[in-house]
Amino acid sequence: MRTQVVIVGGGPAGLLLSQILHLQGIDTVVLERQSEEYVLGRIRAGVLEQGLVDLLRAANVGDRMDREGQIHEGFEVSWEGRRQHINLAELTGGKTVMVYGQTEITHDLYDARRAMGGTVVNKAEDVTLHELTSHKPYVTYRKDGKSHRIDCDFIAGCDGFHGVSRQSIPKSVRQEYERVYPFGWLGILSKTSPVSSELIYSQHERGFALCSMRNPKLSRYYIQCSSSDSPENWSDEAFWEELKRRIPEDAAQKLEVGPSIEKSIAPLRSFVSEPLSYGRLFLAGDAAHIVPPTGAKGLNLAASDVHYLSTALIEFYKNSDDALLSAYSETALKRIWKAMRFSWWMTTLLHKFPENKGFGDRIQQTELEYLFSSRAAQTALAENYVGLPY
Ligand code: RFL
Ligand code: PHB
Repeated sequence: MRTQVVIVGGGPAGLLLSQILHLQGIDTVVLERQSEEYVLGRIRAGVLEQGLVDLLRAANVGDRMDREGQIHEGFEVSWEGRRQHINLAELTGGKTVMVYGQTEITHDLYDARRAMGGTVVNKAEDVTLHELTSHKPYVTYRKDGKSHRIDCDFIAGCDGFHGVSRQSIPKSVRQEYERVYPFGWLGILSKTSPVSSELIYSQHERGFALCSMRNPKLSRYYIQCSSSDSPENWSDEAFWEELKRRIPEDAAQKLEVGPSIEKSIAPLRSFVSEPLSYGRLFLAGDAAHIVPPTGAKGLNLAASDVHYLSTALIEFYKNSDDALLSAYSETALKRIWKAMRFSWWMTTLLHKFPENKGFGDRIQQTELEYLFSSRAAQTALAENYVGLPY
């Protein structure tokens, strides 16, 4: 079998890339290790920057998002009983974010790929990349006990942090940068009304907490927990009690509680692997980088990578020009590092660091004091939160 671009990984990055390329007449095959049900069962990001919203609309997958997603013009930061509203729209000249779940985006993308007759191979096992530095790379995989080979021009590695693509770049070529944080996020999804119409990020002596949502009847809450904790250690009651302790008092009083329909722990890390390209392989999304979720940047960064990569591939096929492909890694990394910095900063600002006794605590309090009192500091937060330009 032959195609123009093999896309490894059918998460949001891989599916969106496939959809954009298909609309430009470029043939792709998506190879996904898991079943569609499994991919659609994952609960992840919820806050979309304007860049991703525009990309989804341009890829003809924005209709349901525009009907069901909620535009948010601001959010709140809470600290020591004080609350600071960050008015995104006012501070950024009218920019906003959209609250719409990654699960729903992936759903819409699967539907769109099916409607256009795109090829998505689920349950593709042992995906292996070959001849990456030649002009004739190919990919092999197994499905239902049979071996398959796909010849192609390019391979897009969109297979997340644990995927095979990044590992296919020789170690001697890769430079990895990593920071692992000494805590995780315990998150729950519950069929309850969100406690507030906007997100609340809360810094508290007992640890960080976040009140988020998916829609008016579905809430998403997180609390900082120990890296070694496990969801089984937390009954729903214990979660709600701990959340109430960490969020503003009036929010705690009106918090609607109910059974969780999902409960999981995500570790927090910052990670970048450079470069993003090796011969005919191009990495995009979590395959190349991970941010802690505090700044809500993971999915949005995957989207900007897809924007740069799709533009470069379209330029190659339409005008036989590979300049954008050659520049892809450098171009994408510039934006990636800005989101890395912002996610690290917001994580450092809002979490309780076990090692932060004394000096570290005082600096954190002073940073919050500054944020609460300076419009310039709020503007910097708002500008990064809505997303830096592509
Ligand atoms: P994904 O979504 O991980 O998709 C990669 C896909 O590749 C498949 N795969 C393979 N396929 C074939 N062969 C292989 N060898 C393969 N290995 C893996 C996987 O099954 C999967 O379907 O990466 P992508 O597309 O780059 O999208 C990135 C986003 O998913 C990610 O940045 C965000 O979800 C990060 N993230 C969050 N971001 C936020 O902005 N806000 C959040 O609240 C938030 N919560 C999260 C998260 C990531 C999590 N992970 C990765 C554990 C919560 C969790 C639990
Ligand atoms: C979410 O709703 O899952 C969410 C929102 C904002 C974040 C992280 C996660 O910063």
